[in-house]
Amino acid sequence: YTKPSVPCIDVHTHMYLPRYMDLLRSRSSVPKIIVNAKNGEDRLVILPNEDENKQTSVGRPVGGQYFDIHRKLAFMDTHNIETSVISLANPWLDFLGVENEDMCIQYARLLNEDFETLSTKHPNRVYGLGVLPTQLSTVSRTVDACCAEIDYIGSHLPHVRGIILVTIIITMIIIIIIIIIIIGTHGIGKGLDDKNMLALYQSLERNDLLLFIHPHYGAGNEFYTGYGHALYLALGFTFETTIAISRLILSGLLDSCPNLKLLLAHAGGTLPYLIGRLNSCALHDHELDHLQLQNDNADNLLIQKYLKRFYFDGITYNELTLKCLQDMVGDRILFGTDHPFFPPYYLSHTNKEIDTTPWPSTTTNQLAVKKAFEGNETEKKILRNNAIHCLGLDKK
Ligand code: 5CU
Repeated sequence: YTKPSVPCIDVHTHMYLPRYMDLLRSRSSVPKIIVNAKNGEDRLVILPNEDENKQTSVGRPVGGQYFDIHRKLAFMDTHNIETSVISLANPWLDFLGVENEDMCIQYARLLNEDFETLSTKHPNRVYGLGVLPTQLSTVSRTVDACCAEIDYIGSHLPHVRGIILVTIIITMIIIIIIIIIIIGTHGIGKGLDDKNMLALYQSLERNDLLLFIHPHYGAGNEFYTGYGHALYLALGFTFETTIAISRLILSGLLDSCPNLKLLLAHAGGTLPYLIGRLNSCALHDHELDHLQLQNDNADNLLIQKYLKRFYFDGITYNELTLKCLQDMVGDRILFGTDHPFFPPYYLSHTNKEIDTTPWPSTTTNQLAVKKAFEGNETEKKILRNNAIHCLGLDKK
């Protein structure tokens, strides 16, 4: 393994913060952490109906890589990752809002503050992604609570302004710590194309916060049994993103928030590959006349108007796929690892040691960038510069 020549910025990397681990450990229903009676190993059971199927009900190992910041930093050092923009891993707070909305609102605030604390302790190495109190009992409560949390994240400065100089310096770090919000494809419960989402989008626009769309629920799950977790994650996750974003595009909602910045997980799922067909099917459907696709440029309108508005992580594990994406969207690809999904197969997942072994799940993506773009500017842009530009890291 040869480290990339430029220090990378990783925009797709997760943690289950210790507070969230405690929450999962305290639960008896999905999402939860169970203990393997044979070896005392913790296992993560979080996916919908994961506990109902024999192969998946054992969950997946969840060791220190998932919650220990020192292991994250060691992983970063191993792979020449200078900065990680860390998000809470799925299913965020989607389940909690349904069960206990006050607790959900409280957890969103606490987790966001945990990320700030983490980031101030590791300046320039760690940034946080905010999490929202999604899916409360009513749409209006959810919208209000989410917008309030977005505003809180976006406006730390007034709360701490006027404190002595050294604190002001720290404050400046605090302001830029949460620069993205992560959200599942269900949004506040009814998908990203729910018109009630518009208030959130506009609030994100106002606060100049980027929204990272990440799957959790899967699509087509009924077809995946018998193959462990592989098809749920390889296909279910990516199809879910594809569906959610296709619906968002066809809803026309994006036209009402022209400055909203969206980052799509796993290279947009299968959307870049299918957008031409989506364009054609939409063009020939009278129900979608409001999209006004019928003009001279109709062949590529959805690509020009929408696909090129999104940012994509470069998590394709394949240089040809990456090249194809670059051809379609240009300099809108940002490096991601998806750490700690998935640790090397041969590593004990729960060992407490700091490991310095390169992870194939990460080196494969770094190698894909190298093979596709070695020696040209695009390599540096994907590994680093696109993230600086997109997140405004140079300005803040
Ligand atoms: O590969 C992935 O992105 C993931 C993820 O984020 N969460 C998860 O539960 N499994 C795989």
